[in-house]
Amino acid sequence: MKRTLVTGGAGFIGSHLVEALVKESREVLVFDDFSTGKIENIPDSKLVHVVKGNISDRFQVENLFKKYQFDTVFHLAAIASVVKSVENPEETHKTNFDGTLYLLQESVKCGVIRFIFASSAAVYGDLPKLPKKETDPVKPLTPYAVDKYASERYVINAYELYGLKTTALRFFNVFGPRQDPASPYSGVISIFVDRVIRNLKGENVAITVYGDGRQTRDFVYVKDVVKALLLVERCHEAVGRVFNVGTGKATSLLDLLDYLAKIAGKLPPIHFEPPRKGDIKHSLADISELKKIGFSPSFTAQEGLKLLFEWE
Ligand code: UD2
Repeated sequence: MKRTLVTGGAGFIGSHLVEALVKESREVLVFDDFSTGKIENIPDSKLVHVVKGNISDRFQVENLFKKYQFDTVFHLAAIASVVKSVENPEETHKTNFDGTLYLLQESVKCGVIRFIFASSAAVYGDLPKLPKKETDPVKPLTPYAVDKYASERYVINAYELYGLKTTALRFFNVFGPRQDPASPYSGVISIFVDRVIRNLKGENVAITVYGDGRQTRDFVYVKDVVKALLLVERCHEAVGRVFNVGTGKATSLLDLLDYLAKIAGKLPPIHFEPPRKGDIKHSLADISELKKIGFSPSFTAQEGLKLLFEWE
């Protein structure tokens, strides 16, 4: 029996993908080191099998592929913290790059049918041209971004070189339920929603806006990211290619705060601080390539925000 492998399946995006795969009655294997993923993120289903392990350990990856057979590999496991990659590039490189390489090697060896890799808009760096097209120059500025870009190239080249049917997706600013708001470098929406809810519960909290709040991002709801993952898996035209995943719409932090005020009825105090070092002013995806193969986002930032708020 063949299963679908989701590395990082206990994490934020991975767990939503696992949920969708279970809805399609697919047998799923979650491989996760639980460094940030949580067992309670994974749906409780007979279809899901969980193996604790580390993609940066070649023998663990080999053993996994010896023990189980996979049709599709969704490779979502990573150390997602850009800050950590700057502080400890060796450790993050092992996971964010070596891990990808081991999974590719095993996938080629074991005849995996589809391999989908989660890359990041971080590969574009701070080049000013907007919206970003997949053919635009890249400028990966951090070890995290360099590892995502290098992994992406290995993933795409694996199709040309070994015939493994691969696709890489560059996720823009993903948000939704189960994104951890704990670190100051967590996604801004998870932080803002956490503060709004705690404020409604009477806690003494504030929102910090770095800069003037007019910076914009392409905020994409996690369910749309799952939609893109499943779409490219089924699409022959997506093989050997890279796609942006976003909504194609820019939303500023001030817009977010407006939406939140409408949804929640009340905001905590807002403090404005100087912009963060290295912060980019605007980021926006051109999603025309993904649209050509049938994608359209189901949720605007505002709609996603409403769903997230109701979930919390
Ligand atoms: C995203 C990625 C980051 C890196 C970067 C590359 C996330 C969570 N971060 O950073 O890992 O790939 O893209 O371009 O996906 N902000 C506030 N208040 C807060 C928190 C954030 O004002 O409490 C601001 C922040 O300074 C930035 C904006 O909100 O201007 C978005 O921040 P973010 O960390 O959610 O995402 P981003 O695009 O800076």
